Amino acid sequence: MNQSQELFDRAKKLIPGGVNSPVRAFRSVGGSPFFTKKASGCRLTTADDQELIDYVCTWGPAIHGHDHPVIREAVADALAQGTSFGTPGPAEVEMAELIVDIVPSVEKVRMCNSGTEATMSSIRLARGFTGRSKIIKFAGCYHGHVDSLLVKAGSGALTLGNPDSAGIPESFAKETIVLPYNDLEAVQDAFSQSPDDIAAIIVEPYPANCGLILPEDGYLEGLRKACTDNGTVLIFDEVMTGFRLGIGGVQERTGITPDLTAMGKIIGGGLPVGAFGGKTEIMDFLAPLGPVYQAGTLSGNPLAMAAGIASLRMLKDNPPYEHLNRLGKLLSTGINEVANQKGIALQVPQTGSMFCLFFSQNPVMNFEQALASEVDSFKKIFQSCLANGIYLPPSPYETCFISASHGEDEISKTIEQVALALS
Ligand code: KE4
Repeated sequence: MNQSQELFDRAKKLIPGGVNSPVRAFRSVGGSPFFTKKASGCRLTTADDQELIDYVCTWGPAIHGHDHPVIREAVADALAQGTSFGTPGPAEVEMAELIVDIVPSVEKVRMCNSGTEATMSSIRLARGFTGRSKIIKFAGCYHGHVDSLLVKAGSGALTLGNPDSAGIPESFAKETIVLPYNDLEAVQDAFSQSPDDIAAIIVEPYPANCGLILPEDGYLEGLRKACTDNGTVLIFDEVMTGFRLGIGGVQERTGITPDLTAMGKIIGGGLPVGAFGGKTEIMDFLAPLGPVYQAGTLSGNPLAMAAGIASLRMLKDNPPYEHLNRLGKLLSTGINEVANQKGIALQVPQTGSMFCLFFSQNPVMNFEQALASEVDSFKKIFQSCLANGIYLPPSPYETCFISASHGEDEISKTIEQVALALS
């Protein structure tokens, strides 16, 4: 038996499903997950010493590639001063200054420990600020495992086939209005049915948890207008897209300014960090200034701040986006060419360093269309690529990431392996 299998058997005895996050269990692609013992650059080394070109990038944080020396040194230096203080520390001020400088909508920011905490706190803050209770979210969008948002959710929930988690009381779910993405009429209807009672719209501006879906022209502008017209807080969940699609994320690229932004992943440089920020008049509703409580023992942890600051500084000082965009285009064009040559109905939505593979005749513009894409073909391509050293996300409802440490060599190897998998 190989090392990963042995580790998985042991893990399953003690950890539900043998994993600490469901999507890692390979449930929708079959087989058992490999265990990783080392990661460097754009490669993972498994417990059985197989090297894999990594398109998961630990679900987004590793934009510079794994084990980047600048991040490693920053964490080592911080470690020499201690691991956690439980008091304010200088690194938290520097991190706040960086985020406010980089993210257009953020005037004030609060650090937390995960993307889930960031979205959960943003929702609570929007409800506290407006005094309203309803929230609009979009089918297929995933905002972490927040009770009121695990309704028609994407990512692991969708992968496991239960986008509506058990354990969420009806009383919670009824405060959440779920609409189709890319449909402004549905948004207008929701506001006319619940006038003055919608606290917030929360949206992944580019949904990337039911595969990658891009907004139709005018859609995000329409959400912004609807929120402005109704006194509703617009929350961009940029946990995935923030600092990835350009340093200022979707809001910088589109010029659309949300009222609050949820952040995570890249700002932790691989350590556990989330953050949420936005307009001062809203953020100042947070304790200890205002009535909305939010807290965290390890929020602003010095090691995590060191890793995140190093990551953001590198993005500012030496932006990788041209390289990432070029590789993203190269890869999506190459895969499209191969699929067309073989007459296979494959959609490869791609923006910057994000792309996904939908086995579908037509472009996928919403959750329903994502669900209608062909899963068995994805399973086949996933397993074939994995056997040949290419690690794609283990679900058709995730998005692939390219890091700054990927190069043309890895891209051409990947196109080759996808061609083989499609044969
Ligand atoms: P975390 O709580 O996992 O740090 O972040 C939750 C979250 C919030 N918002 C968006 C847009 C996200 O994509 C996520 C988490 N993304 C998934 C991958 N699609 C994390 C992977 C996992 O759950 O193991």
